[in-house]
Amino acid sequence: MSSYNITSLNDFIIRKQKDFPYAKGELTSLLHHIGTAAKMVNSKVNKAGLVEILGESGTLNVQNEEQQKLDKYADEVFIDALLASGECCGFASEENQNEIVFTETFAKNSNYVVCMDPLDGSSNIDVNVSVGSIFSIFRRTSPRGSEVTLSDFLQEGSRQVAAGYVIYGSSTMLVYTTGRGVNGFTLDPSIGEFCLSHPDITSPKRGKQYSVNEGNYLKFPEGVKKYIKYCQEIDKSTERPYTSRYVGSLVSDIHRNMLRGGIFMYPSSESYPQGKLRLVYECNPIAFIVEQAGGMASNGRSRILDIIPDALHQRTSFYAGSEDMVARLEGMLR
Ligand code: AHM
Ligand code: MG
Repeated sequence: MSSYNITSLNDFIIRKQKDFPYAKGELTSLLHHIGTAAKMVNSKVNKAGLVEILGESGTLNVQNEEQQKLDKYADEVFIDALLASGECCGFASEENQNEIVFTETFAKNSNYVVCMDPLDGSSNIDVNVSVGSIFSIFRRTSPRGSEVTLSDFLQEGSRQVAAGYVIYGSSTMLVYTTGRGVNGFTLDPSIGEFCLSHPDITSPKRGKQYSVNEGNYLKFPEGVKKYIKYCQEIDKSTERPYTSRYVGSLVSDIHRNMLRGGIFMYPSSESYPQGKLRLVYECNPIAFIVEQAGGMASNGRSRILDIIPDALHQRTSFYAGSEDMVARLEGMLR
């Protein structure tokens, strides 16, 4: 008897397609290509200390931040994979000022746009801290057959068709949702497949961990300071003080809090009056996943997924994680 009992990412997305009787396999193909590109990025990230891929590329991205060589590599791999899928008509990412319009006829006839942070947390990569890729998929609003326009990318997060992240960590995982729960797949390097390892991820309603860059404490809004103090108070009945855990790599901080229960905070501050994280390709996809796992994601006043973006690189304050914790913080911010 063999021990063949795996469900690969590809098996899983094909099986899920059958839940939608009229699905034509377009999204299935798109997700499959994202998975393949993630394996290519993973292979480079794994070798980061060995090959000439570490360090700054000598160019700045649209936010005037130093691009790492790996940022650019990941961006190019995902662009090529999405184009090759034949199901993507345009792409937007942290690395490009404007949306990229795929002009090939087959691409113009396709239905989906993808927004990505191809390699989030890359400023950590030289010191071997986990980094991630984040993706968000929308159905286009412009007619098929035409070139996509900026408005195709500026849809509110609640209209996402699918979203996910890849975490290049002690093992590599791909976690995604199509709006029917969240599933996680771990890359088995010996067979080169993402295998279902975390079916139906649900976040505990409350947790015991809070994640924030506390070095900025004095610059935070009063409500956030109050909530941090609440996390630090001693109260056995509510299992406080909570533990402080901050990697400084969004995907890692969110992944841990989602599995164990906790809250992630990146507030506005004097240095980042609008918040640091980007709505379209960082907060929206993470918010969709967090909500699908039973958690909450907010800018402190309203639901992240209800915000209509007005620019590709728009920033927002971001609070996400276990429902009770985010709700309490929102109360303190009011
Ligand atoms: P990046 O997109 O330039 O990599 O920045 C985003 C990262 C997130 O992964 C992380 O949550 C945050 O920046 C950390 O910021 P800070 O170092 O200010 O705490
Ligand atoms: Mg980023």
